[in-house]
Amino acid sequence: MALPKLTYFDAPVSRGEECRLALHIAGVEFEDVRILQSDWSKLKPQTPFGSLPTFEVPGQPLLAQSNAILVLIGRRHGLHPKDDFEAARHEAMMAHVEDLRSVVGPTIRIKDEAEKKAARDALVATFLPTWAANAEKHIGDGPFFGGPTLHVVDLKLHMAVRWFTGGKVDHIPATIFSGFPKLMRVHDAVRDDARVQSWYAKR
Ligand SMILES: N[C@@H](CCC(=O)N[C@@H](CS)C(=O)NCC(=O)O)C(=O)O
Repeated sequence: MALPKLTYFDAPVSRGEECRLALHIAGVEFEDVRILQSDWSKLKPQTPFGSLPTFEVPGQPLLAQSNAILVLIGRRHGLHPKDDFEAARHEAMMAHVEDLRSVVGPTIRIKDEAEKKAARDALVATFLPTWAANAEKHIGDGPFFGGPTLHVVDLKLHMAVRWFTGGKVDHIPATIFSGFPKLMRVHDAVRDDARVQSWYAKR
């Protein structure tokens, strides 16, 4: 029988990795398709919105948009709240992560190093702390966003924080979010989850 297929770039990062983690935690066997940058221009027009990740469920049209993919997986496998208002609260935080990516992401494409530094210095001064303070306001007693149980929103928050804690984003300190204990606690709780660790043990 055909397996569901998750397609993303060949890197353990961002929108693709959070969907892979969700599928792994859900116990879904899936085809983990990793494409090379050099093959992307050929594939791009065949995707619903010209972007990755995409998720293909046998018998259904190709799905895109990381939040839609995560919510689908979450709803089907107990990783998204059943209560509709709590679900909407989780989806609002997932949109907040997409807002972060849509602001920081374009700085990756700045070629001029001085211009890139200026853009990122500005993010460090204002946007990133404001983003984190707004996220922090909506996180409860933890360890996860909605309490004691991991949901897809936690994977998304984890990937967003992990982007910076590795210290590999030039001009943005790895400690950028360390003054936000609730956000860091979500990051750490996902990192330490046995199912997440088992995903990385295979790699
Ligand atoms: N809102 C979309 C954004 C998708 C997106 O921009 N994906 C990036 C990779 S993380 C991409 O496909 N970049 C290549 C391109 O836009 O050509 C989502 O959440 O899936």
